[in-house]
Formats: sequence, structure tokens, C-alpha cells
Amino acid sequence: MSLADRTLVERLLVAGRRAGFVDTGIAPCEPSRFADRLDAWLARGAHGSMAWMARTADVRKDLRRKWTWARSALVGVAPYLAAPRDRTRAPGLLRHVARYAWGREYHDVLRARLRDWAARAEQILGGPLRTAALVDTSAVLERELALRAGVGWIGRNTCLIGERGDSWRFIGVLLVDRELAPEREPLAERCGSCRACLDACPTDAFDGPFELDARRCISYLTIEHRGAIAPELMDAMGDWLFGCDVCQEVCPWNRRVGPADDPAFAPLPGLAGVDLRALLAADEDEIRAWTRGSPLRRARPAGLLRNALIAAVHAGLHDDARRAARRLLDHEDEGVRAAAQWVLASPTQRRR
Ligand code: B12
Ligand code: SF4
Ligand code: SF4
Repeated sequence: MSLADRTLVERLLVAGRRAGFVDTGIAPCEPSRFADRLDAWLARGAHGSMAWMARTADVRKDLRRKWTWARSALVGVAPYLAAPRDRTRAPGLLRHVARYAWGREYHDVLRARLRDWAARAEQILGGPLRTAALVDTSAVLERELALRAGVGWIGRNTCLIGERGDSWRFIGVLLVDRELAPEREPLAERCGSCRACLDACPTDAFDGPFELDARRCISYLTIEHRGAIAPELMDAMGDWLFGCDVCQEVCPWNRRVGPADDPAFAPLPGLAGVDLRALLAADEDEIRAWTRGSPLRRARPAGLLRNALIAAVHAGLHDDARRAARRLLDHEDEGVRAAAQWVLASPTQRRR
């Protein structure tokens, strides 16, 4: 790479930081080097009912099957941790919500930042650029792109952990139609002899290091899964309403990091202002109002009611849970009905 090229790449990476990412890197748009991992994961059925993961596997393994023009991926990471660090001290529903979902819809926030980065890149590279701003929902292997861009390494909990930091961070990907030389090497795994995440998972969702069976993962069960949850999983899910952070909470790399204080991911008042009791008594319009602009919308009101019944039992709110369960036994959603039956069959002295 010539000195001029190196300067251009450096300016592009700085532009990404100005657009709102704390770390940035570049990965070539080549076929996945870990396609066998995705294949094995899908073959085991570990994606559960996320049929879209299987449907789009070919594109995930080689993104140029869809974005034929893409040559490089600019990858940015954005930390989302907000105060308080100890979630049991968070107000209202927040203490039952995974930290990535405390603030505004991150897809919108990050896509806007990627579009800003694209505009800056056009100025730096001169002339129009063809780009695509991807966050979470597109058929790309974002963690692998981030690994190959050198902005982090993959822990045994499968999360991307920042080079000098933690895993409390989103990934954003900007595909561009220019060949750009990556300037950082992929980082090797730094777990050492630790296996805290594997041992701490409440539902035993890891089949082994780097092997997560989504069908047992609380994040999947509370966000992606529609319908009934198996009673033995409800027994183990804890007081999570949406998502789960346990395998990140126990990670030593996450221990010392402070809140990111990114205003875009500051806790939404709608979630902080109500608690599980209120949620159990709420109607769907109220739930929609409280979750406006929030990632919690993905679980739909019925999913949140189902999750609230389970979380309330684990939080020790037995009377409220039983009262709500009796009312919801005939709910139109199968998941809510199954959770209501489970609540009424649950011992009232469940260990917390
Ligand atoms: C499906 C999905 C889920 C599923 C399945 C998760 C999983 N581990 O596969 C569920 C619903 C369970 C989930 C949960 C969460 N998710 Co999610 N999810 C995704 C999604 C859409 C696809 C992930 C995927 O392809 N899985 C299939 C497996 C096979 O791929 P993989 O784990 O990514 O592994 C790849 C590479 O990392 C590599 N690899 C795997 N292991 C190893 C090991 C070594 C040593 C090496 C070198 C490489 C390597 O091989 C694989 C193929 O390339 C991505 C967005 C995207 N488009 O990529 C977000 C994404 C992974 N999720 C994200 C988040 C924030 C979460 C949660 C933290 C949310 C929460 N708190 O509840 C949890 C974390 C749970 C966990 N431990 O993974 C972030 C992760 C950011 C980060 N720092 O890692 C992403 C990237 C979204 C984003 N844009 O920020 N998620
Ligand atoms: S997010 Fe929770 S349930 Fe899922 S693997 Fe991590 S600790 Fe287990
Ligand atoms: S908890 Fe330990 S094993 Fe798991 S990702 Fe963190 S360092 Fe690796």
C-alpha cells in the first residue's frame, strides 16, 4: 500500500469515529472464513424459529451474492452501556431489560451514523460511492466482519470484545464499492483459561465454547421466539423481560468498563417510569405507548406480557403474577396462556 493510500484509509477510519463510532476498521468483502461454523449451527437447528437465518445463509457466507458491487466493509463499533452499571439499581422495567435495549432504537441511530460516515467517505475518496448501511437485520456475519476489520476479538460467549475493552458494543457495517486495504490484523481470542460465561448461563444455552444454542438462550426466548416457552426453560429464565446479559455481566473483560454515556442510548423514560406490576396490569395500547421508539417493540405486546408473567415470578411478585395469570388464561396468544398456566402451577417460594 502506498503512503497516499495509507493516508486515505487513515482518514476514512477517522471519519467513522467522527460519525459516532469509537473504533473503526476495514474488512475486505470476501467469502466467510468461518462458514463451517454457521453451517454447523444451522444443521444443529440452533437457530430455532429464526428461519430467516437459514433462508439467507448463502448470502451470509458470501455477502457479494447479494451486494455484488461491494468490495470493502467499513466496520464501526458503538458502546451502549448506560448508568447504573448494576442493573438491579435501574429504575422501573429497565432492571429487567438487557442493556443494549435501554435506549432508542439502535438500528435507526446506527444507520444514521453509517450514512454520515458514507457522506464523509465520498468527500475523502472523491466522487460518488455506492454504499449500503447495515445494522443487525441484514444477511451479513457482522461479528466476523468486525473480527476481520480488527476492531475486536470473539469471546467464548460468542460476543465481539473490543481491542481495549468490553463487549457492551453494537456493530455497524458500511459496504462500499471501493477496494480498500485493511490496515489491522484480526485479533486472537483472549479468554485464556476462563469459562465464566459458559458456567453462568441460567439456561445452559452453551453447548461448548463459541457454541450457543439459541433455542435455550433467554435473549432468543424473550425477543425472537413467538408462542409458548417450555416449562423447564421458564423455570430457569430469571427476571429478564427482554434479552439477557448474564454471559456478559460475568465476563472479566467487562468488569472495569464505565458507562459509555452516549446520549442516543440513554435510558428511555417510558421504560424507566413503569414497573413489572404495571406491565402485568396494562392493556396493549399502554404497552405500545411505553415502548415507543424502543427495541422492545420487537417482542410485541403479547410477547412482553408472556415475558412479564415469567419475570414477575422470578422477581418474587407472586401475588401480582397470579392475579394477572388468572385473567390471562384465555388470552388469544398461546405463549401468554402457557406462561399463565406455568405461573399458577409455580411454587410461591421460588428461589431468587
Ligand atoms: C441471530 C442473532 C442473535 C441470536 C443468536 C446469537 C448467536 N450467538 O448466534 C440471539 C437471539 C440468541 C442473539 C442474542 C444476542 N445478541 Co444478537 N444477533 C444475531 C445476529 C442477527 C446474527 C448472529 C449470527 O450470525 N449467528 C450465527 C453464529 C454462527 O454466528 P456468530 O456467533 O456471529 O459467529 C460467527 C463469527 O463470530 C465466527 N466465530 C464464531 N465463533 C468463533 C470463534 C473464534 C475463535 C473465531 C476466530 C471466530 C468465531 O464464526 C461465525 C460465522 O462467521 C447478529 C447481527 C448480524 N447480522 O450478524 C446479532 C448480534 C450478534 N447480536 C448482538 C447482541 C447485542 C446480542 C445480545 C447481547 C443481546 C442481549 N443482551 O440480549 C445477545 C448476546 C447473546 C450471545 N451470547 O450471543 C450484537 C453483538 C455485538 C457484540 N459485541 O458481539 C449483534 C452483532 C447485532 C449488532 N449489530 O450489534 N443474537
Ligand atoms: S444471553 Fe443469557 S441465556 Fe443467552 S447465552 Fe448468554 S447467559 Fe445464556
Ligand atoms: S467470560 Fe471468560 S470465557 Fe467468557 S468471553 Fe469472557 S473471558 Fe471469555
